Amino acid sequence: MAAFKMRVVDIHTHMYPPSYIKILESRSAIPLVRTFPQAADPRLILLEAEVKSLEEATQDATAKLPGRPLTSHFASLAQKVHFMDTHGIDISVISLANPWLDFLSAAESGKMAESVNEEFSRMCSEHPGRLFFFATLPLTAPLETLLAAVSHVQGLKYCRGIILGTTGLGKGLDDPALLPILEAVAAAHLTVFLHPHYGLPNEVWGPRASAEYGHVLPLALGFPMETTIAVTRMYLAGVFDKVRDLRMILAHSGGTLPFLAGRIESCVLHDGQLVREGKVGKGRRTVWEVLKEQIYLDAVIYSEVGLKAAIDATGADRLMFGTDHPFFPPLETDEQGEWESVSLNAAAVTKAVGEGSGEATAIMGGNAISILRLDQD
Ligand code: 5CU
Repeated sequence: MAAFKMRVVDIHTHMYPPSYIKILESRSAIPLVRTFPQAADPRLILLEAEVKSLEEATQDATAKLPGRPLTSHFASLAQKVHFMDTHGIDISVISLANPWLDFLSAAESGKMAESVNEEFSRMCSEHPGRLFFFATLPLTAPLETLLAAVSHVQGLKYCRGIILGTTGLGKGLDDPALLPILEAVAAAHLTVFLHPHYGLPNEVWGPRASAEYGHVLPLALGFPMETTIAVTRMYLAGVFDKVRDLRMILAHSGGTLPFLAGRIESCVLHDGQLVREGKVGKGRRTVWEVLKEQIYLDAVIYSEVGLKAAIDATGADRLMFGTDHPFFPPLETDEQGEWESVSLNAAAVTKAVGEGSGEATAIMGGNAISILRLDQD
């Protein structure tokens, strides 16, 4: 009998297809791609926290470069497959990276979503069985266009869900106007991959951040808090009860939700307004219940401490390995070799649940295969 082999699945792995990069190259406000005479690679500038350094580098050729180098890892399918092979990844569920189509006008976003989703579909078809994808929705488009986009991606063979930011239609994910979309997504058996982009307002980071602290504060703290706030707002608005079939994978192991769920629960229980309005009575599902029934978490948290909290919150059967490629490349070793950001996440799984354990096999790939139906064409 053949020896059992653990299959590794990366559910958190992004790309910007060439057509999307072209749009970024044509833009003068973030998100954008810009070439600077002092650097070989163009720079990809995405975050609000990078606006100040963009202005400085535009005015002063000696200033530090904004954003991150736009290497072939962001747009090349061959590079994605090379990365998978280098890290022993059998299957990747690829998704457009932030900020998706959030910055396009209502008139532009529907067509662009269709073409980006077709492009992802075509890339997956070049590597059958190895690549699946989370589609992108044209959130700035009218409801009709949005619902048509859900139907479109439901019919794409390798699509297994949609990647969603936290702004929804512009007012967040607790906006009642978003409910028909979430209902349509759930009815289509598409899993939502919730991913942050906007972080927290720049002022929170203080006056030294832009010059002295690189991207650490917005990425390490802003992103996870953004996810935590978005999901807590959904919980408080009753979205999970209203769309009972909604299934969401939360990026970065749920931000800080596994750690803060108890505090959220306690604040709900002790809130005079919620109690008076009858929102805390019998039949209320707790945050813990929602986490175990409708939420999955990726395992992109880089340490066993965070991973253990994530496992405790949702169960090891709801966690899925991810890399966040092409973000967080090695800075001092060859980008074509192994990435420390990947080995940190893999080591966290081993340390949290034991090398070769059933739970490790599940988190590294088994869960994703069954939850996202990756055994089916
Ligand atoms: O490094 C970054 O800015 C990012 C980003 O923008 N999106 C992401 O998924 N990871 C890191």
